[in-house]
Amino acid sequence: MLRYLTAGESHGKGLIAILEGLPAGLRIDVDFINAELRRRQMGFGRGARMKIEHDTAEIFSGLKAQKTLASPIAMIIHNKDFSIETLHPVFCPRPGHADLAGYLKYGFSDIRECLERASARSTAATVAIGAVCKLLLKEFNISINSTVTSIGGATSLKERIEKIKQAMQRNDTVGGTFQICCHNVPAGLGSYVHPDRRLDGRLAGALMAIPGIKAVEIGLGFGYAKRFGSQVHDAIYYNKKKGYFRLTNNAGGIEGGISNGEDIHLSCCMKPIATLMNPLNSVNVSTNKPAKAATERSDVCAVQSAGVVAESVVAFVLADALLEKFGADVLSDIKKAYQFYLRRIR
Ligand code: EPS
Repeated sequence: MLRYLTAGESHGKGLIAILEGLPAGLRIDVDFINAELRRRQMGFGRGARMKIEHDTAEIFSGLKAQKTLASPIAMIIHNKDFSIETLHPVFCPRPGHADLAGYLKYGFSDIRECLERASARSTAATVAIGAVCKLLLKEFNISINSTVTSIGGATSLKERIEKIKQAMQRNDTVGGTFQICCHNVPAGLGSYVHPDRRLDGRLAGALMAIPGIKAVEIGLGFGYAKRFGSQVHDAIYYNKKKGYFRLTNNAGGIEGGISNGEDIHLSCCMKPIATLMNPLNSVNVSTNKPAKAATERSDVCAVQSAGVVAESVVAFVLADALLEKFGADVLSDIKKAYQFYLRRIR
């Protein structure tokens, strides 16, 4: 079983990520992890914090001569903006953020005590984990990419940029949608035998748990509800070169909770960032009197970054499912089991 934990507050000392369950013998390229961290910080509409931080991962444990030892990999990303003890308290919860629900749940007297961990800053640690998982998947020629498909309803690149500019001019924020595509995933990851083993449920759960994500679709998604069965199910073909294959992929590469050998297609909707510089009505929790919501330095649009975070959680789920199927101790053994299986299913 592959598992991970992250720790760290937005303006604390930094973020920590621990990944446990990787096989021995995987070469870890720290430059690749740092390039992924850089990708998460990019995109038109990111806020001033992205100019302060230059996220890089320090690998603290789990490697010798750059190769995994099968022991937990611990990574540290230091925050340049380490200011948690001196930042002002927050009393007016932002609608759409964890502020009010977190304040009520944990009995804090200052909303900052929940917003620090609720901040999407924690996704830097998630991306470090995902980058290591991508390095494992690369050994099996599996790759994952994300593409922004719309911003505030606009789809062309020009209009998407225009939407973000409009949001900036209005002192507003804007969300959007993105797609994830996973190439070369073998048939057979996940299982129909129990709900918690279904690959679709595991992927959708991981994606929904990314801050700001409000909807996830697999393949045709909601489109399935509008057509007849004969119009949506992907007919099956076989030839010696390819093995089993389809000419359409409405299933998004997953049938019965199992990957079917086609590319896995996922799409997500991200809501607009909740911190508004023209704040909505709220209530001051120290007086219960009406007040405008708190304002904080934030982003105008982070959909492109959310795509990078989504690639990371998808990489984790696929790496976990791959190790579950082919063994998890030694990379070379896993590769042999994988090749044997590919020959069998041909
Ligand atoms: C983020 C860091 C945060 C925000 C953003 C994401 O830094 P700061 O609060 O210091 O500006 O820019 O967080 C949110 C949008 C949020 O709602 O929590 C990051 O590293 O991605």
